[in-house]
Amino acid sequence: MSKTVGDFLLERLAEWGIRRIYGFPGDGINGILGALNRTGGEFEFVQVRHEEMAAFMACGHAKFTGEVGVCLATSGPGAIHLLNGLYDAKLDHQPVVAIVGQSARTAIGGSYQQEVDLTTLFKDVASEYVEVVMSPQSMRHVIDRAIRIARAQRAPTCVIVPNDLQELPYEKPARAHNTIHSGVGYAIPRPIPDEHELQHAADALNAGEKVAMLVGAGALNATAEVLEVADALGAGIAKALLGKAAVPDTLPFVTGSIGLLGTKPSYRMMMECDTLLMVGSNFPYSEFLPKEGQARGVQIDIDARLVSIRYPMEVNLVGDSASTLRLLRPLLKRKQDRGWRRKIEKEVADWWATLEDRAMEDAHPINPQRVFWELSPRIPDGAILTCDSGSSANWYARDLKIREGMMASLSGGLATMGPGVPYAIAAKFAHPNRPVIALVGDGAFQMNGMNEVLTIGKYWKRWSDPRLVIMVLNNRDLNQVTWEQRVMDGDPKYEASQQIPDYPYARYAKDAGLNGIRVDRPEDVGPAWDAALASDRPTVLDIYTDPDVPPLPPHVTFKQARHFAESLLKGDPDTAGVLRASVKELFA
Ligand SMILES: Cc1ncc(C[n+]2csc(CCOP(=O)(O)OP(=O)(O)O)c2C)c(N)n1
Ligand SMILES: [Mg+2]
Repeated sequence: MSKTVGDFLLERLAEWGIRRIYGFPGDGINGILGALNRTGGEFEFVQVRHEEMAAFMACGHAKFTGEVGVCLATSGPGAIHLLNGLYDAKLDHQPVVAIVGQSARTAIGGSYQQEVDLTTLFKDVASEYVEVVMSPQSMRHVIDRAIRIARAQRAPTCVIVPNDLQELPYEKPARAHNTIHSGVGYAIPRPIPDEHELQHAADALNAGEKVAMLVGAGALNATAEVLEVADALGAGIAKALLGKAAVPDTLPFVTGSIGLLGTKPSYRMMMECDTLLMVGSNFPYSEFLPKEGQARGVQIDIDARLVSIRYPMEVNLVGDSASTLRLLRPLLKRKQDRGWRRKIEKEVADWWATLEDRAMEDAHPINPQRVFWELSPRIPDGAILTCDSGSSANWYARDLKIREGMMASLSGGLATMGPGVPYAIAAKFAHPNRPVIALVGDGAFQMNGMNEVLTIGKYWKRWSDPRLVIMVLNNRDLNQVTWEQRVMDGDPKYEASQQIPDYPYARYAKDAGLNGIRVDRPEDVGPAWDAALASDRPTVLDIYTDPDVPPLPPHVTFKQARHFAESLLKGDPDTAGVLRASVKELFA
């Protein structure tokens, strides 16, 4: 049999170094699946339970490897299911290539079954590149461009392959007019700003007496450089959510997370600093940054579109974080007065003590903060952590102490529910020798995580280290939003939208052939983590927590406090528990 377009597509993916494809079948891609079957094990096809999960896994793969993640779905419904996961990649700037089927070219335009205008559907999410492959000769450049643009723009791209085309004999582009002759390969550029701008930045930073740093995902590969610059400047370092693993929480001048899920020392540092150095972050909430005019601002970002949009910066350095910081360092004078740094360190130490007190407060039955607090010292070296959107993101951001050599991520920009478990699966496939821990809410777990537990059941024996722990924060509530209703809107909890079914997740895991541990007493939390992290197979850790413990922002505004009080006065169904837990939290 001659080489088909499907065979060639895979050959080309392999040339680009791609070895794993997350996907789900359908007759719109049978020509590609048939070709995959013929490759004889060169590719690992990971079969998910829902195409959105394939897109999340491709995004997780990109986040945890720095390489392109690939997902594959059939035409019509399969393609539509990918969308949310692709938006997650778009908003977190990850290179993902979606390959989708389409009706046969002979049927397109005929309101055929499963025919959807996929170019229009993907036009926004894959705005950097979405193309239909029109002929065997154009397969080569469309896939080459989709991969190269995904990498270059750090964005999802989409290749639409009509199903009849997949089975046709492959043809090289002819040496003729109107043909495209593309090649394989991409090296990540490391741009640096010009000297004049670097000196301008150094002058501003040298003049400052109270320098605050904020680092994000763009600093994940610049840990050493960030720490050297922070040392010279006597600065504290706050972290945006996606930058959680950029610097370890074990350092005394790292103030931790910022924003609604942030810490008090980060808040105070931003309110009091006279100079702000932001590295690789698009942190959105300006009210947690200095007031306009309060601080001189210097920003480093790889993307010129994203500088000076959260705070009016004096100097915008467009460049690679590590390379730029390396050039900046020799221009900085080491601050002799370390008073500002000492003050930050004192506040950080006090804050950790506060967090411990808050975590160890009694609750009914288990304080969710304790779940995260007890995990910190137990996180194995080199672990990869994932988290979902929900109240767990608060405790992940504030309470978890990440150390050097770990990785951690969640859906930052889109803040979608659902990626916790699929990210963890992608982490296991990419790094089968590293322990992985997913921290997810019961709502997110019911939304899709439970289904992907079946995927874990199917594949876990391939992983050299079988440890994958999914901690389900079982609060029978869509708790983050319940608290938003109270604190942001002054409304009582709306039970009809907020309460979710109580379900025995540990039993479910056991039925799926995995380990399941149910915890409903505070003193069992630590030992349960130990057992899960020593298990010979993946574990679902179902922890029965108290929904009344408030995920309080680091700084409660008068308006928020008034809303909260109003929500209770309006007859919140959980008033008694909420009052008890809030008073403890506020005074802890
Ligand atoms: C796909 C999606 N739907 C809805 C939301 C809004 N939302 C954010 S957090 C949350 C609650 C999550 O509940 P759960 O997973 O149980 O976590 P909890 O907050 O209870 O810990 C909701 C509904 C979202 N971010 N994403
Ligand atoms: Mg919940």
